[in-house]
Order: sequence, then C-alpha cells, then structure tokens
Amino acid sequence: MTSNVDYIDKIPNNVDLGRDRILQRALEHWQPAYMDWWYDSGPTESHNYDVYLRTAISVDPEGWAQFDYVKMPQYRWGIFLAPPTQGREVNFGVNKGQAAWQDVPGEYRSMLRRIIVTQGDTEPASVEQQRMLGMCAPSLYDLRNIYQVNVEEGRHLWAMVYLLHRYFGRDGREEAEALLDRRSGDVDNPRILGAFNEPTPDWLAFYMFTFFTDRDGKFQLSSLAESGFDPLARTCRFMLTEEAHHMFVGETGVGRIIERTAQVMAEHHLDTPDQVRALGVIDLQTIQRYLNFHYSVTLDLFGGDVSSNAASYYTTGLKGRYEETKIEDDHVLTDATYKVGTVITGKVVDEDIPALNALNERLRDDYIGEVQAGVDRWNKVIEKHGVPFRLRLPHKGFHRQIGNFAGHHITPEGEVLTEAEWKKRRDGWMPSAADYTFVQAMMQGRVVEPGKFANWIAPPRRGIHTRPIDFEYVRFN
Ligand code: BYC
Repeated sequence: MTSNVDYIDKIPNNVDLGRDRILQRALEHWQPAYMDWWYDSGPTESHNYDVYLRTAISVDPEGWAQFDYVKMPQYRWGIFLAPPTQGREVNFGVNKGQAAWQDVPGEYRSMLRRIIVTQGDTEPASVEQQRMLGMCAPSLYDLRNIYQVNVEEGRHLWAMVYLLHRYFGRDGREEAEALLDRRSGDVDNPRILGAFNEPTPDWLAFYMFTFFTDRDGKFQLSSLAESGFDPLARTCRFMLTEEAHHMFVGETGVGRIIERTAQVMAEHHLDTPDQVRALGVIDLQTIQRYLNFHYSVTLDLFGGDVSSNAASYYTTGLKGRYEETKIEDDHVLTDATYKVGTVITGKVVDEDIPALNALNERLRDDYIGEVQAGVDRWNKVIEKHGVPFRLRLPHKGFHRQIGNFAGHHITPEGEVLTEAEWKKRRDGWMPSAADYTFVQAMMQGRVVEPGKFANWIAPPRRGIHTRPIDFEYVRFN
C-alpha cells in the first residue's frame, strides 16, 4: 500500500488493484454500469462543462488534493484507503484486543455486508436527489461546489463497492449492481433509508441537506472508522477527509442565505415574512421550517433509540461509538446504562436502558451537540444585524418516523398532541407547498456571470483553493 495513488490504472487506486486480476476485472465490469448511472442520474446537462474540481492524488493528510478543470464524466473515481495503522486492534466489544481483521470474519459476514450496503446506498441517492439543482444555481462558485459534492459522493459509492467486490464474492457483486438499480424516491425500488428518498427541490434544501444529512454521514463514517474490520475503517477514514468540505458547503450556504436576509431586514427595517419575501429574500421563519424538516428526517437516520442491531454491531466489533478510542470506559458496555426519551401517557420522559441497546441514541446525541453549535453560529449572523429572531432546533421527538417517538405527534417544544391537532398546526412548523413554491419561484434560472450572486444569498468570504470569488469556476462550453 502506498500513500500515492496509481493513476495509470483504468481505476485509480492505492490498493494494488493490478495484482488481483479477478477483482480488477470485476470492478472494470462494474465501471461502465456506474457511468451509465452517472449519465442517467448524475447532475443534469453537465457532461460537457469544465468544472474546477479537486481530485484526490494521495491519501496523505496534507496535500492529497489537486485542483483543475475537469469534465465530470472524466473525473477519476477511484479506490483510496487511508494508510494502515501498525498493530491496530479491535478496540471494543467481545473481540477487543484481537488484531484488527484484514478479512471478514465468517460469522459476521451478513451483518457487515448490510452495514456496507446501507452506507453505500446513501451516496448515489444524494446525487440523484440533487441532480436538477445545477439548473438554478445562485453563482458559479455554488455550482462548482455542488458538483464537487456530487463527484465525491460518487467516489464514496466506489469506496463501498470496492469492499463489496473485494470481500464478499458473488453476493457482494450482486449488491454492487443493486446499488446502481435503486433510485431515490422510486416507488418500486427506493433507496434504503428514509431521508434519501425525500426530494431536494431547491438550494435552501440542498444547503440544509449538506449541513444536517451530510453530518449524519460524518458521524456514521466516524463510527465505521472505528471498525475492527480494518479495510472498512481505513476507507471511512479517507472518506471523512472529503466529507468535511460537504458540511462546509452546507453551513456556509445556509449562513449566507441568513446573512442576506438579515442584511435586507436591517437595511429596510422589516419584520414580517411578507415584507421580507417582497424584497426577494427568504424570510427567517421559512428557514426555520426547512431546518425543522431536515433536522427531524436526519435524526431518523440514526435508527431506533433502542436497537438490538446497534448492540450487535458494537459487541461484535464492527461499528464503534463516535471517537471510541478517546472514550475512557471499558469499551464493552455490559453494565452501563444510557438515557433515551420515550412517550408515556402523553408525556415525553427519559428512561434508563442498557447502554449497548442505546448506541444509536448516543450517536444521535453526539450529532445533536455538533449541530447545535452550527445553529449558534447562524444565530450570531442574525444577531450581528440586530434582528431579534433566533433559529432553534426542535425537540428530538418532533416529526419522527423511526424509534420511540414514531407514531406520536410532538411539537417543536416537545408537547405531545393528538394527530388532528398536530396536523392543523403542521404548516407553521414545516415547509408547506406554498413555501416550496415561493422558494422555487425565487430560484428560477441560474446565475452564470463570474462573481455575481443571486439576490437571496450573500457572497462567500473567499473563493475555493485561493482562487478569487469571481473566478470562472465552471465553463459551460
Ligand atoms: N429509514 O435497529 P434499528 C451518509 C430500519 S449518511 C428507513 O433501529 P439500526 C450521507 C433498519 O434498517 C450515513 N429504515 O436500526 C449523507 C431496520 O430494518 P430491518 C449513512 C430505517 O440497524 C449525505 C429497522 O428499521 N450510513 O453517509 O440499528 C450524503 C430497525 O432499525 C431507518 C449509515 O447509515 C431509516 N431512517 O440502525 C451522502 C451507516 N432507520 O432490520 C451520504 C450504516 C432504521 O427491520 N447503517 N431503519 O429490516 C447503520 O449503521 C444502520 O443501518 C442505521 C440503522 C444506523 C442506519
């Protein structure tokens, strides 16, 4: 294994692919099917554009990226694993202390395959969800960023497909094909997890998605980076370095929309949503409703609050906690407990349950802490402009479809309502059809002049990779 990537091979890689002819042929066979998927479901009308993209050329923490104009279908999707850690062990669960596995332990095979398939399925799903957004991009800078996110999600699919092909034989190959067959939102053959079947119909939704949902990616990948199955751990470690930019796009994207709105509100002394909308920017109340939606569907992605699957993943050593090796406890958790929320006689209450069964909830709580810090930063932007509005994360039980809160009708404040009452008030909490119509109407057509930005979003502080903000990040040819 080298840290530099072999670009001579048809499939760039740092896993010595050329030495395993059977695997190489299997992946070369999958590659055209992947390209068919990209042409069919990747960013629309973009195939001939020159996009200023970064491509991984090494897996060293510093300097792994090269920036240049690339036509997206020619992006070098490849297989990159972070360097191995000498003497790495399984660090948690009943197998703690064994040497980390370089092959799949037979008894864990189907569990591991399921985790890898679920992870892999989200990557192409997000590209499908975002495929139309290039047509209404607010600037060349933003257009380049969505394309960067899209090609890297494509690469993350490659990362999981490599594991399936390399370690799971025939069923791995079949799963890899199925990853290209499912489609986000398809009634007959949908993506596996809920949030990945929701539409991403506009740029506010896109930025919310990259802030909230890509961050689920960060936390899930971090847990998988702790895996006792070393190839999974190493591939996730490298995926995480790419993921950081996606969350940056989300946080700054929402932040710039908020900034523009707050600027307009302060300048014109506005306070009602209608006045704000009349000036062609998005009112903070609508932003709050989008936040409520994306936060709640992303909380569902962590799975049930009480989960025997999560307990098995942990006990076997396949999926750890966030920053497992930095936590000071026994890493076995047989005696520990953890608090999870549940609804009892119309009230949300906390219950102590065995920590092993609460691992999804614990990861969700880690995630919530980080999300809250981001929302606090957005609020600072509003505060800076002297606008007396603050964004808030809704209660954990709000609008949940998975886990203890599913089937209950909980307000953003955490009050349990009847279904009828909740439905009556729903449009105050989540984007309504009218909200989507308003936001989409504002995002008609795309801004293509270098350095220009749509009225509803502030420019970024700086450009990409030291380029100026008015750099021609995309050439349409
Ligand atoms: N939607 O025991 P439970 C990313 C199912 S994002 C639909 O509570 P478990 C990215 C579950 O499958 C990160 N179904 O769940 C972001 C199970 O089904 P069965 C993706 C759901 O297994 C942006 C049943 O309910 N990575 O990378 O502990 C752009 C009982 O479930 C959902 C991963 O997710 C749902 N939301 O936990 C691009 C990591 N939740 O057995 C990329 C791998 C649960 O009854 N996945 N179910 O048929 C996992 O670790 C686990 O599968 C989950 C679920 C944490 C997702």
